[in-house]
Amino acid sequence: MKLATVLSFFLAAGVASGFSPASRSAVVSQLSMSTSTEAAPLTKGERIVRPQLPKVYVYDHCPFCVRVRLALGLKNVKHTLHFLANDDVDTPTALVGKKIAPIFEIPEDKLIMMESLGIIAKVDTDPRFGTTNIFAPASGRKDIKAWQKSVQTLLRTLQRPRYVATGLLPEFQQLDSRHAFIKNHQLPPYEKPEWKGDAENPGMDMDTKLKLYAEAMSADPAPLMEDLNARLVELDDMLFSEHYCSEGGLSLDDVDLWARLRSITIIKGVQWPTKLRAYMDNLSALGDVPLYDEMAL
Ligand SMILES: N[C@@H](CCC(=O)N[C@@H](CS)C(=O)NCC(=O)O)C(=O)O
Repeated sequence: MKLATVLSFFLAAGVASGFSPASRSAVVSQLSMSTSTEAAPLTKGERIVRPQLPKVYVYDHCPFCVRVRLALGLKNVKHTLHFLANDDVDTPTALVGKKIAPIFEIPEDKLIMMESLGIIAKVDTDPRFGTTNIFAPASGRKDIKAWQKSVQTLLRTLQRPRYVATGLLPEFQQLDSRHAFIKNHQLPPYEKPEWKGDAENPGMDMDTKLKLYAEAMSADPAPLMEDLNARLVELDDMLFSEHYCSEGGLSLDDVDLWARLRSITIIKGVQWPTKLRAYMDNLSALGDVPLYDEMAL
């Protein structure tokens, strides 16, 4: 892990601003900027500490949950993180009536919400949570969407077995929770109905699912990695800068893209192109959401 990233984990937001990757590279980009139209990287606002902290219920691996964690981090809002076990049905059901994450709670309003983008819209328009509208709307870029779709199968194959195999993710601390995930999350080439079953078929038995996950973990990842590394080079070309992906500055494009890319860091040996790696590190530090590199398999 880079020293700047390590430092940012230990320094308070205000203190860190002199050392953070964002401010350091702002200087670099001022020196090297060829046009004056590039939006400045986000400068983090004051720490927001409400008398009753908002709560976020998450699974660590869930990109929708990471969207919310990143948005709160970038807005510098102190919050309590509750990591749900993957087989915990009761806690989310008591809060919102079903098993889902993320769930957001504002205790001072007695408000409980689900839906990541709705939560972020609430937080980014409510002045109690700092400067409003720090995220530009999603651009609707088709190239990034198409890229995400094109790597879906590849990433599922590599990421899903690793989430459970690390043994370190908070939602997978116990066997029941790992089995709950494996039961419900198909591995390619299987589709959801084949895996989980539907009205016409009972789905695959658990022993077969466990065997397929184990086989996926023991398979040589080299051919898939070669593909992934090439796809990341393509994505690197689509990235506007190491601070935000779309022209104009930080936006919901970043909240979505970064949250999804974070999962890739659980795969050991990925070759990250320079700009993309800096983007991952910059938003991790600024948003206070750690990457998985240290536990990658
Ligand atoms: N549209 C929702 C999607 C949330 C979602 O699908 N979360 C997944 C976890 S990644 C979930 O809780 N699925 C139910 C389950 O795991 O049982 C959002 O953006 O918040």
